[in-house]
Amino acid sequence: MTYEDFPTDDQTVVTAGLPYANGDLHIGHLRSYVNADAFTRGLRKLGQDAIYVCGSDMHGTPIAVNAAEEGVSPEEFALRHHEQYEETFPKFNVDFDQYGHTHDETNTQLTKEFVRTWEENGHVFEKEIDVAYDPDADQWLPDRYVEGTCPYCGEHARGDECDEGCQRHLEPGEIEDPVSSLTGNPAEYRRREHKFLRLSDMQEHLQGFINRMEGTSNAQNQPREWIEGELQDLCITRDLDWGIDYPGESVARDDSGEAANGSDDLVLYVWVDAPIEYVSTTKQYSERTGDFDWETVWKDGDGEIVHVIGRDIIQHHTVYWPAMLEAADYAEPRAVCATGFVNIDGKGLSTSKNRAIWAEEYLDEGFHPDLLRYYMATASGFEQDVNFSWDRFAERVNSELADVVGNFAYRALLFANRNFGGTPEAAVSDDVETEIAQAMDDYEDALNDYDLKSAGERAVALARYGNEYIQRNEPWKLDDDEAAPVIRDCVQLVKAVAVLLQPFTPEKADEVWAQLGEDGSAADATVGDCLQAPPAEFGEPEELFTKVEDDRVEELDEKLQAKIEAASTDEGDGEDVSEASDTELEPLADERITFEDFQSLDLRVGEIQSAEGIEGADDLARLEVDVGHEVRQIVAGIKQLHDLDDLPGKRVVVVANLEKAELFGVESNGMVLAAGEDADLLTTHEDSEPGTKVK
Ligand code: B3M
Ligand code: ZN
Repeated sequence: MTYEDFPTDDQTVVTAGLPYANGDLHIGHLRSYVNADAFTRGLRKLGQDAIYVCGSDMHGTPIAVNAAEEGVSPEEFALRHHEQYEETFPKFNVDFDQYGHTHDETNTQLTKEFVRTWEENGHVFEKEIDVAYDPDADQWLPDRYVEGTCPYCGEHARGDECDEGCQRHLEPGEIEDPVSSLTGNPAEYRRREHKFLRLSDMQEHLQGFINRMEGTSNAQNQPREWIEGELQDLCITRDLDWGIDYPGESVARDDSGEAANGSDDLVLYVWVDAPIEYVSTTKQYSERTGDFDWETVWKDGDGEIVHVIGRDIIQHHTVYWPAMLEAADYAEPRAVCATGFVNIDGKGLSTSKNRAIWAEEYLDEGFHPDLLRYYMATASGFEQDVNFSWDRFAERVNSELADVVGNFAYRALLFANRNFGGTPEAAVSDDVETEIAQAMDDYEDALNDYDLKSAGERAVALARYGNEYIQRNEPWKLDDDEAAPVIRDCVQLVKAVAVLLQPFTPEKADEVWAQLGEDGSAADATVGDCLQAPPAEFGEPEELFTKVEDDRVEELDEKLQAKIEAASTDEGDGEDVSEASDTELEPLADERITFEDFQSLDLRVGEIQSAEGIEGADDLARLEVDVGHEVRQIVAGIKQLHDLDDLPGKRVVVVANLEKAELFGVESNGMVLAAGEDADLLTTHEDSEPGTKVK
């Protein structure tokens, strides 16, 4: 099945993954929320009836743990963050049509309704499983209360996800060598009855769904191995006080028949009520405004549902969530768009290391929110990682927004105002009309491909065309009669740029709108307005963008470095604390090898010639390395840890006689040596040539 292109006659709900009400927002968060916001605005530009909904994710063990540390109730803790988010998002023009939270009455009731329907439809069963238990604290250890080893990849894992390793969701009882994060003591596994959603009931549906689903290719491909293999049932209950109570009778007692913690209540797993919030906020929006039919979209399937998420929660949105919807007789999403991560100066954003740009911090620097929006939505495609650096930020603001968009709008409107008092009386030329019409088509195609970057770039390309056009025609050398058609063209181009750029830079687009003498907001214009004449009269324009100067970049870089260093000093040793030094050093190997064993390794000096990320693989990069005799293709797990653009020319040490392997469909012919969790690349001290043997 293929979907009808946007705009359709139906209503559309765009959602963004819910932020946990658990900390401050940073530009890593903003990326998803800005992209989803810009995408919704883009759909509206095409004439699609679309709303954008989201809410705070209030439940789950990290919030319970952090609240306990602060000595406040989880509800108080989560509400405080929720309110803070409600204030911060609008400052970035992230304009939710409805923003709720998962603990509110609508979501509580709707979640219970979902579960009851699953039960009625026969998709829920009870099973006795191993659940981690802390005998000292006399407490069950759901999710984040337990740490240990991931059974799938062997990495350290916390609770219900392998966030340092393979990113898989982990079911209760799966973590190996469990340790209580309450006391640090080894945890026991005890038998306990829990409720499960039988995912295998929905397997056939999921297999069809994944072929119908639109969005980014990572979301379309990553879930296939799960959906095609044996589906593990989803444990939907937890031994916890904080959450939405399991509806109806309570079921679980421990072996002795005694309820743990003096309570036999089970709450629903956070990943049950969290996505249901997408439906709840739509419902709230419908009830508040009366102009949206949430049931038509969510239940009857006459509507479009688009989820924008981070790529670490693809499994939840392409396996669990569509199964939950199907089990409750709800409709399925049309698209899932999974965004890549945000790196800072080429390295992974890390809140613990303070290698992050916080939302409020960005605004405190006095930068306009639209600049960051533009950067975040067009720096890369949805699914690629975005690298943020102040340097690149300044470069893009200066060379794209200021030099191209701002400069063109200012020149054109100033000329129009001074010589004609507004839009000159003349017809738009065929060339310019064709160019604008082409931009409108390209824009529509890009949005239908979920390709925000190309849509944004198309708007800037139109401004670039305008700049060249004014330069080529030199209206300042013409008399007014000759200049009028040229300026008429330019004014039309300015208006078209404002319309197309509005989803990315909504406030700036409104400034242009006002400068053009247009009524209302550029938000209400659709692509069709790109070719409608602007008012005959308008005033003198003002410059839209201020350039970011080099010394400002230097100052911002220094601040960033200083706070990263301060965070590492807080860790106690005054050095740049790597992930590796957060954990203990691995013990030295006991077993000795012979000199012959060592000699069997063919270690060579190599020179990296090129480095690029492998699409769909979170950590892997494809390197071409000159090893003297030949150039080898080598796959290395360094994508998150290095700025790949910096690598060409670097000398490294290569294991040249390692057997070949295939990773993500790419052949790896050798291995590059690197130290520790940060993949610190081994290099040579002097200038040994590529191919030189290391011995
Ligand atoms: N609250 C945040 C995350 O895992 C989580 C998203 C829920 S979306 C329904 O990225
Ligand atoms: Zn793992």
